[in-house]
Amino acid sequence: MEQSLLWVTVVQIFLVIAYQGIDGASDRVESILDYIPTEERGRTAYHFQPPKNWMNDPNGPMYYKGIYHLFYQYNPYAAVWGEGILSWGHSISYNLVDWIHLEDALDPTDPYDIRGCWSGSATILPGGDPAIMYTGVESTNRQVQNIAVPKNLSDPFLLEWAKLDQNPLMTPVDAIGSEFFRDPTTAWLGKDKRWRVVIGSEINGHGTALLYQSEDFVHWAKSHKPLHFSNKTDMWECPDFYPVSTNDTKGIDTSGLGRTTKHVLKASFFGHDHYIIGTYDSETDDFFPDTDFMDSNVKLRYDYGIYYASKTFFDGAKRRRILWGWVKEADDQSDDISKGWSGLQSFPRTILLDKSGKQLSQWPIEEIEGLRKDEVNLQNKEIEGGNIFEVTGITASQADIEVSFHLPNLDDAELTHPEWLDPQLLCSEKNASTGGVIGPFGLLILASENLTEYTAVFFQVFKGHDKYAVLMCSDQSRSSLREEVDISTFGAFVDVDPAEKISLRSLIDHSIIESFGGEGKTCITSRVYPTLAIGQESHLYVFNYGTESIRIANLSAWSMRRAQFFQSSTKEEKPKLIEE
Ligand code: DQQ
Repeated sequence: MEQSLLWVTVVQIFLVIAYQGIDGASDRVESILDYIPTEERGRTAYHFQPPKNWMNDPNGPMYYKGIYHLFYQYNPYAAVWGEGILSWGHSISYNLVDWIHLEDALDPTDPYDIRGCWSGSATILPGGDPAIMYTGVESTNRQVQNIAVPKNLSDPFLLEWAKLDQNPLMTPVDAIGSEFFRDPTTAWLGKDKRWRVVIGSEINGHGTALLYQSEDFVHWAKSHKPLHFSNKTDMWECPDFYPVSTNDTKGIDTSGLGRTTKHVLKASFFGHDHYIIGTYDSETDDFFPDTDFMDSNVKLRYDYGIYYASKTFFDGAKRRRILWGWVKEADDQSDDISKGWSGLQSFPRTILLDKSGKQLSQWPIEEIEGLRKDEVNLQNKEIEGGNIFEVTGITASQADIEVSFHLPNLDDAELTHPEWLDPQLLCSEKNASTGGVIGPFGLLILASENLTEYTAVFFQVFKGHDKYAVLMCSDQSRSSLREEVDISTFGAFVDVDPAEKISLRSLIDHSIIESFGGEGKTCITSRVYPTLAIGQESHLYVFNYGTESIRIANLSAWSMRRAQFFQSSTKEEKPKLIEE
């Protein structure tokens, strides 16, 4: 199909979807565009993924003229990261659930990005025009920062992007290593009308958030001091810096300041997305964390499972801040090559400062509820120690479940030990099959009928000096009969009072389980590859392997519809740009 005709078709389809709803549109488009199959083993039904090939970090999410845009690190040629000569994949949506995959927005075509268009962010400039700032990798592997802008601002799909003639706009200077200078944040505007942006770096082995300033968004100067650094971490990848409200459940624009805001600094290091909360002085550009990275027993992370290189954006339409994160595969690279794809994005989550002010809380965006069907409910059900029961009436391999537990007999909880500092280790030792007193209790997910395979997401409660400790675990040790998959156990403490209810929500989608403990205070995402517990053969159970009874206060579960994904690209036909 000729390119222009193809885009006319995409535009028509998108308008039909936007104005008539997906159900009305789907019949009409299937004959024109390839419907992307979701039946392949492990392929998900409502998590974002491109039709094929490798995807890693989410890039430049934004809302523009009524449409959500998601860009992502993408290898158009293979299901592996390879040498990192990546493009920016590009998809659009009007509801953050159903997506149209477009042509890549950026390809590695210029000297300043010839070895890869790496991660970056979008900024909406005054007047509403978007700009992308991204890292380019030069032929020498030096990392530099570049800007691209839409070729046609009246096109809400932002199909084509033009790289600025002035690129590269920032190059590594002073003590910055040429391979430690990447991943610009969304920029924010100070009261002095100067733009600020943070770049991830490592200086003398210390993770650093370099600060740059600009009056015109094109000419950038490095500030004399970084926004923040830590001598307890290595390189900071994909930093994020944004305000959160201390007294409101709305999100705040990245340039938003005020007395009722705190700031969050997120950095990706040691394989995880860590964050700290603090106060930002916009006049001096000082950031004062309440507790610094790695400084307390509670090392705050967005997610204690598989989750990396995340990015937030402010959704002006619904005044909320939304978080996307890359959830990589836990299988072998050879499996990815044979299945032809690798990598998911987490389901988008709203992110807020928790009422305690000490941590964030996350929750799947409300649009997910449009996918729910076959609702199952139950209340006030006791589960005696050593028992399990099945949640029936839903498609257990493609589901959303919310359950809250009441623990009537806390007095006999096991005592905590001072050396129990590492919750992940504790979860491995006290796993789902090791009985306790108050727990383990929770869900057996993607379970085969005879429980040969299952993933256990559960809590255990212990008694400390002055308060209880609630441990949340995701145990993958029995998740698959396949041998070559990573079955590490994940765990974290949840800052809730078990004398009140303890809640758990899990989004289940074939090979991903995203779990939210304590109403989103602690999140754990896992990737699992069941061989028996697939499709209709998959089951969902509630279990209690502690000796004390527990009570389900409330349980609601739903089957989930598939999200709609449409493909309009000619990616396969694109010539390879660099010979490997
Ligand atoms: N992924 C990108 C980099 C970033 C890393 C390259 C984090 O820009 O630092 O694909 O996963």
